[in-house]
This record gives sequence, C-alpha cells and structure tokens, in this order.
Amino acid sequence: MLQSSHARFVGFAGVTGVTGTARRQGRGRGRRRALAVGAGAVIAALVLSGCTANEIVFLDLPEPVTKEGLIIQNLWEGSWIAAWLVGILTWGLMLWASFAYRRKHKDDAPEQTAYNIPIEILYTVLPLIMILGLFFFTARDQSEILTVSNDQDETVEVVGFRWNWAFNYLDQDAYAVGSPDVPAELVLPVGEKIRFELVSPDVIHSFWVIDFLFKMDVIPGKRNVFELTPDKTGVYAGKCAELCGTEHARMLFTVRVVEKAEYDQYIADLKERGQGGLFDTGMSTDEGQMPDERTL
Ligand SMILES: [Cu+2]
Repeated sequence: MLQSSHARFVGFAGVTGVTGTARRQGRGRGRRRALAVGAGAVIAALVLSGCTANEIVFLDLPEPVTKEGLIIQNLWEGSWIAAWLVGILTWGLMLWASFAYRRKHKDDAPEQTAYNIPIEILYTVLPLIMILGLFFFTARDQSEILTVSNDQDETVEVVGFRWNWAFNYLDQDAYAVGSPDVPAELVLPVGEKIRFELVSPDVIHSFWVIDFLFKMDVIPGKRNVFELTPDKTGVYAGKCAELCGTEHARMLFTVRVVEKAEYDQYIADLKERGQGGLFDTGMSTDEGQMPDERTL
C-alpha cells in the first residue's frame, strides 16, 4: 500500500515539475546536436574538398626556394597562427555570450549591460598590443631580408621594359633577353648568393618570382638592389606584378636554378650565340617596342 502511494507520488511529480526540466534538457540537447552537426559539416567539407593543412591554415603559401624565403614563411605562418588563435577565441566568446545571455523566458528581454569600463579598456589595449606585435615582427624581418651585405657570388642586372625582361650577368659579361612571344629565362647557380639590381628604361614594373616569396618594384631612374640565395634547383615562374600597360600580362619569365657547372655552360652558350656583353637598356623606347623591333 505504501509502495503504491509512493509510486503514485513519483508519477505525479513526473507529470508536473519534471516535465519542464526534461523539455529544457531536450532543447539543450537539440542545440548541442545542431552545433555538433554544424561543426561536423564544416570539417567534412574541408576534408572532402581535398585541401591540405597548408591550404586551409596558411592559404597555400608555396615552399620557399631561397634561404631568405624561410623568414617570409615563418612570418606568414606565425601571423596566421596568431590570427587563428584570436579568431577562435573571439568566435568562442561570441557564441558563449549569445547562449549565456540569451533571454531566459519568452516574454523577458535578455540581460542588459552597459558601461563596463574595464572591458572597454581591454578591447582597446589588446588589439593595440596585437597590431604592435605584428608590426614589430614585420619590420624586423623586412629589415633583415633587405639588408645588402655586398658579399654576393654573382650580380644580375634585371631590366624590366615594355614588354618583357632582360638579364645582364654583370660578372660574366653576358645577357639574355625576352619578348612577349619568347619570354626571358633567368638561369642562376644553386646555393650562391645573387645580388639583383633592378632597372627600368620606361615605366614602373615589378620583379616577382612566386617561389622566392619576394618581389620588388623596378623603377625608372632608380636602382633597387636586393640579395637572395636560391637553394633548391628547379624551374620557377616569374612575372611582372605592377600594371604597366597593355601588354603587362605578357611580361612573363622563368627562373631556372641549376648546378654551378650547368650555369657555367649556360653562360658559355650565351656568349657563343652572340649574347656576350650587356643588353643596352638605352635601346628600349617609350613606345613599347619589342627588342627585335627596335630601331636606333
Ligand atoms: Cu611590367
């Protein structure tokens, strides 16, 4: 008899008070399930798209093929790791706030807050520290990469002209020149420090070798100089990265990094082909003529 009344009591409580809690628990579980499904869908989309971790996290920065490229790679990846950490923390706090401070009952307004001075100071100071941090590492790495120490093994004068490139091997007394139809090729010995000197006889171009993770403007009347050491043999794409006129898109070239013996042979071949001496930048005119169309 006692037992059955107890059972009836529990049954009664179950119908009234416990049902509300159960409904709330059910709703909480539903939300968690929706979140898990959403997160799962994002992860599945990333995995099924066949993207590598480098593509997802670091936006597919190419592997650098120069010694100095490592500095750029570290700066890039470090910046992204910092950005992801800040992003994940911020998204997490936003999600947490929207759940923790949502309205508790249908007819209530959510909790109202205003004038939280310590938090507002935090909002101002933290981003400032982050920006100063990014600025510090960028300035440090930039000055390291742009330091010219004049202890190069080879010097190449790069002539950017409308509409291709010429490469004067200053220490070898030989040159190569391209046209939009037959783009120029720059051949470099692997493991040797190259001093690049950029000149232009016409308008501003920009010398960009993608896998060097480096580019610099080529400015008329100015000699821009930098030094890099290619440390992986291979063939790499180069292009003009400054909109310089109608044939800008055809200012392509290739860089071939080879062993020293092959480099020496290449220079000898250039000379044999009559490309001893230096490409005369004065021959380039302001009318965008191709080298082979030029008249003096
Ligand atoms: Cu150009």
